[in-house]
Amino acid sequence: MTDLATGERTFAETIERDQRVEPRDWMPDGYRKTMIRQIAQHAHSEIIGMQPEGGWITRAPSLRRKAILLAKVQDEAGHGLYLYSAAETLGADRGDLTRRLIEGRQKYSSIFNYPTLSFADVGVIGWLVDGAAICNQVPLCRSSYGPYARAMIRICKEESFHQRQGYELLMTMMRGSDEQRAMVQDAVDRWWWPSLMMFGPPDADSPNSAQSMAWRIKRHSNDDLRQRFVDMSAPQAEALGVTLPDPALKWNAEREHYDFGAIDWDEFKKVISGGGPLNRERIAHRKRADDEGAWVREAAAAHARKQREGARA
Ligand code: FAQ
Repeated sequence: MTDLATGERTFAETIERDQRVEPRDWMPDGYRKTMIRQIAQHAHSEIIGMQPEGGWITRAPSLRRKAILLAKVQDEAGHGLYLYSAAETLGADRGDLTRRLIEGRQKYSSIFNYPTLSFADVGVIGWLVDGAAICNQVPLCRSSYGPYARAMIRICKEESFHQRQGYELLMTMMRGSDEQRAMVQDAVDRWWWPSLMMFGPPDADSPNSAQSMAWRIKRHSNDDLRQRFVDMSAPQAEALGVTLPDPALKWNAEREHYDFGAIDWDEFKKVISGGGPLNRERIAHRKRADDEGAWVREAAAAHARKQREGARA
């Protein structure tokens, strides 16, 4: 048993030396709680995040697009599973986390509460939503909690493929008909601002950032990552031939960053408190899948019990 003072000292040194905290190490209760909160929210986002694109699998315009989309949505399921496993190393119970999500006691990313109205949305999700996810998650590969940081390395590799497939789909559509180009522009108009909201509230209104940065869970502030994403996306939009729906978006040579317009934080607050366009549908769908999968979990548990009994006999 590690006594409290030794545990606290070792934990502080581990963070200070930029080493990883591992599941059996002593850690402050607040650190454990924060990690479970962030990892669970991230896992829920991956699982709920299968829905907006999943609805297009049966309607993909070609066998190639269908195979790509199927692989992407399956990757998202895999990401959810690595992340729930990482949360379990902290003592969380997967079933309990799912219940908290369904009961609205744990959040998932605001972005997945918007509808996907055309196949161009699949491309824009890949380009902007996965692009924002990469921007946010690459620094998390150096997060102080070992199992989370290691899960993020694999997840980020797969997200890079997701982003490229989205951009390639959009490039193809932009080389197509006027109607296809209009579909892409319409999707960009609808997804741009919600993508900027993925980085969380502005730094001045982010209650968790200071402590998470001190514990080296987060490496950069919400606003810094958002700026990085805007700087990355503006030239990509130009190369693609689409206009980002922000008249204030402009290169600032002095700051060496793009300036951009004000984000509608009221909309963000509404979406994260359950009032977004599709919050109810997303959770209802998740609950249905959980209910319908109950017999599989029960059968798997009964089988495992039998195996254990057989091994003991
Ligand atoms: N949506 O104090 P902060 C993906 C909450 S990518 C909903 O700044 P923090 C891949 C926050 O939880 C999307 N809630 O919080 C994919 C907190 O609430 P609480 C998932 C949000 O934790 C692509 C409160 O607001 N990625 O799934 C959002 O320091 C395509 C105050 O905020 C991750 O989760 C939001 N956008 O920073 C899948 C990345 N923003 O719990 C399918 C890991 C904030 O106190 C298709 N997470 N909140 O009640 C993080 O990096 C951080 O948790 C932040 C928030 C940056 C999201």
